[in-house]
Amino acid sequence: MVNQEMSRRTLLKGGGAAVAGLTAVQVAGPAQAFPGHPGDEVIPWLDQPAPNPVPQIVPRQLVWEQLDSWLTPADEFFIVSHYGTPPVDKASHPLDIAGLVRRPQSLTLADLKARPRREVTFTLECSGNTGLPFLIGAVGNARWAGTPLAPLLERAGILEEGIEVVFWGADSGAVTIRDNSGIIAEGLSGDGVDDGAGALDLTITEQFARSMSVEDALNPDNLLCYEMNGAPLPEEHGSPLRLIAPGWYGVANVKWLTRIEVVDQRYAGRFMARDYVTIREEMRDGDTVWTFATVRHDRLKSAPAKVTRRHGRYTIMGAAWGAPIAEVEVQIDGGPWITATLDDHPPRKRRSRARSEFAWRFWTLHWGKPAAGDHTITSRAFDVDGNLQPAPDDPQLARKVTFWESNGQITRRVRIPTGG
Ligand SMILES: Nc1nc2c(c(=O)[nH]1)N[C@H]1C(S)=C(S)[C@@H](COP(=O)(O)O)O[C@H]1N2
Ligand SMILES: [Mo]
Repeated sequence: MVNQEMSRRTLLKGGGAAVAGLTAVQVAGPAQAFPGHPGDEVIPWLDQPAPNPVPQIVPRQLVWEQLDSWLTPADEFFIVSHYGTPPVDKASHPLDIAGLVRRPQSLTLADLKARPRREVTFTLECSGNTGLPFLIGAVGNARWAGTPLAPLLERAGILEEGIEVVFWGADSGAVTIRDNSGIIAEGLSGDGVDDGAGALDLTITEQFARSMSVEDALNPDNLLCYEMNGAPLPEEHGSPLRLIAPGWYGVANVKWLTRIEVVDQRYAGRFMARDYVTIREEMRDGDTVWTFATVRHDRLKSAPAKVTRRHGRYTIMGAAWGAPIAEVEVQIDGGPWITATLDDHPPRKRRSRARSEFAWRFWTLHWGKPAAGDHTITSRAFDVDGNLQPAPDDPQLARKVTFWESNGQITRRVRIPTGG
């Protein structure tokens, strides 16, 4: 089986366009190889995530070994809520569109539901996923429904001076802006400042908010979303209203959305300018400089999901997302890269390209009868433009000191028992 897969790989060699063209051949492979058959036995990974130190912020994650559905059920979908779930009066919760607009708007949920409805299947991933030892399941795929944002911004009329659109959530929490104890110890008080350290500290109650450029906010893909997988948006996922920005990392998809405000300067709140900022050490003319970049668009990624056994034969299954996927390869025990079969979920006849562009692709590799003992399994994805998911020692990843945007290739370990 492996040899067959490898010759297919050899056929696929020859540039991004050829690779993209041949994906159709690949999906014609074994039908329904993933999510698997009843009676498949899952072999748990040897490497398991570290204990979760922040269960209040991340109360739920995807358990890879349990992945059995292309659409993630809402009650299995990971949750990241930095300030917990706020109390929101669902019935009368209005959305304001304010700031530098000609005609400020105030819309109820009923107003929004009366407007044109659109759906998008979008794989949402927290940009911290796989960057922290406890966070390996902060990704899920759902069918989100709502009304497009752009026509409402156009109706409000963004003024010439408006450069950014800020999306405010109803949740808030205490944020320490400045903790001067270190600075005082280093002698700031000797520079003529004689207040105590406490007088220089600053803690505020900050609302969750994220911003986008006016151009990004007007992207026709953005939805004011009130439904998840055909049911009203659950409370923990932002009910009654959240922003769904397909193609953007989780943090941009503001939950419990109450206010959209057009402003005339860069918004530099916690989740734009302190947290969710990727910091890299770069070289400029022989000098070291630090670069700071706010987390924005998804990055190409894949992960082995689970190893299953059926009648003594083993199968490796996984997912790939972050960009339109052309191909996934798997490496076992550091050996050659083998092309996996991309699964066809949902079946092609029910799928338009627009609906699947932002959704993950499942993949399968038949492993046959591996030797008993420990094995490593690594996956890597190629997108339709020929980009490759980076290796963990890729310079872009190696120079990064923050855990956001960790899209390097993932290796899992599994133990095959003696006697199959
Ligand atoms: N208002 C608000 N929106 C938010 C957050 C939050 O804490 N408050 N967390 C963000 C982050 S960091 C992520 S990864 C996603 C997670 O969405 P989910 O909990 O529905 O999976 O929501 C984003 N939207
Ligand atoms: Mo996140």
